[in-house]
Amino acid sequence: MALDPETLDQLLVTLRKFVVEKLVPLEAQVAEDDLVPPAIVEQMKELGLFGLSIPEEYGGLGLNMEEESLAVIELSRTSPAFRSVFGTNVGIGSQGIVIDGTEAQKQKYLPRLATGELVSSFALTEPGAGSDAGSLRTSARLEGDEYVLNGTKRFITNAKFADVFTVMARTDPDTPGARGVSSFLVDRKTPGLSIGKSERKMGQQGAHISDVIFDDCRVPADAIIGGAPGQGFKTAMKVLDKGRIHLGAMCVGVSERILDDSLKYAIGREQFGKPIAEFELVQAMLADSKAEVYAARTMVMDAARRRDAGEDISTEAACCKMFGSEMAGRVADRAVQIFGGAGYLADHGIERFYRDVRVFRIYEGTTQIQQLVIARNMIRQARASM
Ligand code: COS
Repeated sequence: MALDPETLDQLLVTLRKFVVEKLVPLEAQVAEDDLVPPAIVEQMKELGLFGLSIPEEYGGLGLNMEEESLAVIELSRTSPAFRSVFGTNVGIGSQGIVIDGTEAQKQKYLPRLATGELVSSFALTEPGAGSDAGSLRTSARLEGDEYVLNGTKRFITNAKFADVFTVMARTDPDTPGARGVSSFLVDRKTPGLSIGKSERKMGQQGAHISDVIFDDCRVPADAIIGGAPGQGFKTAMKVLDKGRIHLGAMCVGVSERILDDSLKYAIGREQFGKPIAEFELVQAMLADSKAEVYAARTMVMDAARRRDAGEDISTEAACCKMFGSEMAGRVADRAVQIFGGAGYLADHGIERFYRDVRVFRIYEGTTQIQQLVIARNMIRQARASM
């Protein structure tokens, strides 16, 4: 449901204030400690951040995609590790239930995901299946009225904190591709489920990824999202379509922040007797970043509005993820150049952002997967109209 303009403005102002006053001052500490302080997580819960995209009837704020994108842009004007705390509840962790879940599944999980009482996580990737998501090997064998899960999931964001996992597993061993896959809701405490160590990463300290291991992990048959087996790959694709707009918005927010910092630095830093902002070669970098951030923001808002209008946005969402993440990489790279030596110093904000944004081009579908999705959709549509 769309908020009235005044309420939306108030929400965005509140979020910006929270980011500027509470999160930005903690960026270095979070990177150093590899942890978002629990007191901040509590404040995020109070602000309703875990339930941004969960419908109001289940206790969330019920933002539509346009509103969610605007909120995510605000919340991303700081270290991406902060967004990661609630990002899986807002995005890929909860949306399988929202989009395809049964009423009983919605009632069971959504209210507690909305408050942040439960953290959710999305477990699709495996050691042998990432881009080729349909080739996953985690198995779910039906035994009586239970499924027995076996396999390993890899690079799973928030697994360390998660209470419930959306797990894609193969229920039909005789159907090798996407059609043999089902999505399950698996509670963390289920015997046979264990979490690997937190991986050391290039950036985004404070956000955590780990393996999730299933060893004869038994779940009731009604843990399948939507109730019917064989639909899990499609659920995952629908979740990722929405997630790609969300990530596009995140790329816009963090890039706007990096560009703001670059501009302030260029105005304050003097060389040859004047601010470096007055040199045209520096201006070119600022202007290129400005135009690209603007293009990404416009693209995200357009895709979000189209989704809200009920259009199929698979192509547009992939464009948002591809262009936004590549754009963020270029903006961060120019920022290091504008900051010069200071930009290269370890633990300096700009150097950290440069490392943080690198994964945007990889997770939730690499740039190359987005290219593939876009081109395949183009060809399919063209053929259909021939
Ligand atoms: N929405 C709904 N259904 C979709 C869909 C979408 N966006 N995309 C595909 N499907 C459906 C197809 O219509 C097809 O259905 P039918 O079997 O009824 O025809 C089914 O899903 C299989 O689709 P497809 O044949 O296109 O699957 P592929 O195995 O060729 O895989 C890609 C397609 C590569 C696009 C997919 O595997 C993918 O997106 N991979 C990247 C996954 C990813 O982002 N991984 C990162 C980690 S997860 S955080």
